[in-house]
Amino acid sequence: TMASSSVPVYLGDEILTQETRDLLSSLPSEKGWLVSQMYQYEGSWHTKAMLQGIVNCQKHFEANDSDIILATIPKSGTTWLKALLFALIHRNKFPVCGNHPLLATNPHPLVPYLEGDYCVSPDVNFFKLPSPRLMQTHLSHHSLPVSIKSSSCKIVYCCRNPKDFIGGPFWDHVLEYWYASLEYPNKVFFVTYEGLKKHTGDMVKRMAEFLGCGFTEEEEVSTIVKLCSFESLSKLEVNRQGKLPNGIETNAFFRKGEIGGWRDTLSESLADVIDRTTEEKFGGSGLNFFC
Ligand code: PAP
Repeated sequence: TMASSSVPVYLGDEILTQETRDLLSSLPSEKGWLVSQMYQYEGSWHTKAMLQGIVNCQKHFEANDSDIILATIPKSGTTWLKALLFALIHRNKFPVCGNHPLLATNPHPLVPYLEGDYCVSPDVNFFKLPSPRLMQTHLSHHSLPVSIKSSSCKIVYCCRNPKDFIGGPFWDHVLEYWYASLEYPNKVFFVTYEGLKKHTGDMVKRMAEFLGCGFTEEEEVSTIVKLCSFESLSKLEVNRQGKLPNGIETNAFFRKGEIGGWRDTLSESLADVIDRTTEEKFGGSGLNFFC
């Protein structure tokens, strides 16, 4: 089980089905840095175990119309959005002033990682989740399970200036969700880490409206914003010590939580290359707020 392994399951070499082994042998592959080999599937690079998870998820996940799917690229605001969305959609069940689950649990176990959970078994069920179900994915829009696209479930997508996380494939991941949000504004809500940082309250209100649980005149958004802020969450015991069931230390999700942290790690010239590529890739898309 996940609980007994010391490495996250998606980095391990778990039991793969014959079908996945056959698929793996047909895919482009390169030496990896976290694991020995990475495989390119539907345009993105994955470990073997994650590929098994993705295939299981694509085959078996059945979205409900009331589901909410958080889609992100790793390191671009997943933990924060998990906290905000969980607090937002369950605010009647779990009043922010009360003994809130986020005070005792890291945001990750509260919002299951679809293809991550499917690495462990094809028979995952999310029945235990409070309704509406909130789940997270890193999949590209074109790789989402069919039922996510064909049902009326909602997608919240968050991305971040690539200089502040650097992973890939960035531009295509962002653009696909961006265009989906333009084409289907009731289906896909697009937000950036930077926008969320600058206008947290307004963004949370807009997300609530998008999700059909808008705030009333009297209701305060600031309590949710405060509960889910970097300052609050990163100070909690549960996020300073200990590990998730998959072996990742909970404090790994809380580093600085600021815009522009890349200045400490990227050279000017590399930052320029990334900016130019971003301008080139996003040119004409209407998405130009990173540079
Ligand atoms: P993951 O893909 O491993 O889940 P993810 O949560 O997407 O990571 O991104 C981590 C970033 O979000 C970190 O940014 P930094 O490296 O620039 O510091 C982390 O600090 C930041 N982060 C985590 N929680 C919050 C929060 N509540 N508010 C703002 N930023 C946050």
